[in-house]
Amino acid sequence: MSLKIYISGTLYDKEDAKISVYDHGLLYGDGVFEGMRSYGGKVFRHGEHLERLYNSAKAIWLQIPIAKAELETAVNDTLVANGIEDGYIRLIVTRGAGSLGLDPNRTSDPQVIIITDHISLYPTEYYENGLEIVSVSTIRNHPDALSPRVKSLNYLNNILAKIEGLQAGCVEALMLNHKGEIAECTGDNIFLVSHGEVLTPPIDAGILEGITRDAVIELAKSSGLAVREIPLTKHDVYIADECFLTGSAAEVIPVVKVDSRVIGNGRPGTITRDLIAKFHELTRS
Ligand code: PXG
Repeated sequence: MSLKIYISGTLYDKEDAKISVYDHGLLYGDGVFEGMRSYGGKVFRHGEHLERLYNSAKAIWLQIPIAKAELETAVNDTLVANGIEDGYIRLIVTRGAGSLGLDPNRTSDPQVIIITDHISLYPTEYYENGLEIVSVSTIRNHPDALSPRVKSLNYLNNILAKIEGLQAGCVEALMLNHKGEIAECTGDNIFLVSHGEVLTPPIDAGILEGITRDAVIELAKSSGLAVREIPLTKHDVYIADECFLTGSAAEVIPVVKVDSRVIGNGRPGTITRDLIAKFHELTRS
């Protein structure tokens, strides 16, 4: 059976799910999106993802044509239509079809797209042994140019960083901000553990406020750990006891090498492993 894709109120077979080549989502990356996960048929932190989507849209003057509650129902219905329990959901809102010019006033009919698919996981080896990542020369978008808090369809900033990472043989790349501070990875937030404290860059370092990041901060605090959102440098990363990344796709994944430096003892740390277990419990119970 072919996967069903939701486009603006109608479910289409994957082969028939089509969008205009005049859509400004395609022409200019003009639109917003979310990547979410479902566990046992329930979308993890659905409300938070929808809120971020509507906030991203608001920041770019994009009016999502349906109400939040209606979109929430559409996502759930699309999961059911595809019989997906544990899956990945891509929610997209484009500016809609218009003329061949930037002016969003000359578009009409923003498109709401819901793709639900089976999740393709990183190999379990990455979770057991940890990732190696590198810092790259492409800095994260300057917040005054395009706020990294907006999850827009224009991901070239992150894609260029990802290419640099891949060329160095790494599946994730660490991006700095315009001040040279640690920002985040191309599709994941970053955390350090240093002297028993959990450290992560603050939102105003110019990062996406990750939903998984928020969940992990809560988990760490409720297990009695101190969590500090503070500006961090590459030096802080190199001397950290532990390092891990968070994201809807990767969940919580250990990092054991950064820029060829071994982090801690080169194995996923105890606090990292504990948070992975707690995140598993949170999502699978
Ligand atoms: N930072 C950036 C730049 C992201 O794009 C995250 C952090 C983590 O946020 P959440 O809310 O997911 O905890 C993201 C989101 C993919 C993929 O296919 C991943 C993301 C976005 C788009 C695609 O791996 N990560």
